[in-house]
Amino acid sequence: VKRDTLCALIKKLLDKGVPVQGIGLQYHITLEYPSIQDMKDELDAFSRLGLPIHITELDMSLNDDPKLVADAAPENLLIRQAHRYEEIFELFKQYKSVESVTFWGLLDGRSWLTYSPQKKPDWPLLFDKDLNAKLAYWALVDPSKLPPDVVIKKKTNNKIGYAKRGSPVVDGEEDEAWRDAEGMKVDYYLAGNGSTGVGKALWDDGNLYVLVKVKEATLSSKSKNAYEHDSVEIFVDERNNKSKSYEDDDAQYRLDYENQFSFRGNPAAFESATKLTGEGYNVEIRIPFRFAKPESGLALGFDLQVNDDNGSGARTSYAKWNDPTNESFRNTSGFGKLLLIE
Ligand SMILES: [Ca+2]
Ligand SMILES: [Ca+2]
Ligand SMILES: [Ca+2]
Repeated sequence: VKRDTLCALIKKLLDKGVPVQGIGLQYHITLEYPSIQDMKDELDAFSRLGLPIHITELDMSLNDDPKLVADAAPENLLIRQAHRYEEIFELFKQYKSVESVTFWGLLDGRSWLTYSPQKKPDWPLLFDKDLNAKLAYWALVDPSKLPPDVVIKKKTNNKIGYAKRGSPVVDGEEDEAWRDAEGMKVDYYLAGNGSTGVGKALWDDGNLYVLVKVKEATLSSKSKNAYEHDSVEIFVDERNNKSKSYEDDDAQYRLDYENQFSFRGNPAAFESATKLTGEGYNVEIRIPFRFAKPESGLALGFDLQVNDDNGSGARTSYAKWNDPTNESFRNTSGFGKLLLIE
């Protein structure tokens, strides 16, 4: 969606005679995200504009677990990283339009990923903290030096939640319709140990409904970053196809306690309400189905997240229902499953 919008914008500017001279694409990627196919689609789309493309800010995060404590990268991750860098550069070389590639730093030890958005170990670049060439370096210089590729088994939780039939009023109140809905605890911390929540889901012939009740002591929306507000995130993968990048059926809906909305992906025309409670706040949302036919037995990819600012103006804690990674905002493969039942 973003890609199409940007391509259309650049085309419009060119048509108006605005001297756009090139396109820069930031490549902060991971071992999984985005897929080579998605990168290819993106380069195809931008190449059609006939402008030179610069790949800027390239790095590849190996650590999607903000709680990981480790001095050195696991060897299998370094091997996979090297092969993925090789695959990516093979792709770049297919495009005359790609004129340059810039890495976002030299040494792993100084990468921004080791301190943003929080302190954690990571190994995204071509040289380690002592300036030794990594396998990733040899992937670009002499790939024959690489050991055989490996498959990384991802850490996953495999929770299943249940949504019963029901049509609540979207007003932030836990009305009668929610009474028998099963709770999904949002208490798997990825950082800190602050606010948690309990989610519930219902469905009817047109819509998915979600209610999240958050326990919260210090309400704050001080930060200029929406994700650092006291807020709830609802992730929906309507086809439940666990793609490594978002597709048209995937969306992240973020609502802070004042019902301010922000998102990634392709959100539906939703309706939401929030309400302060004695213990914190509730978020209630109605999300129309667009790609799946709601019926008993349907499984959706689904997850929930609670963000907490302890009053300092920064996010000090966040917890998930299922996904053990901090990648839900762009990769659906770690989502849990929500099963529609009668
Ligand atoms: Ca309600
Ligand atoms: Ca999907
Ligand atoms: Ca808070």
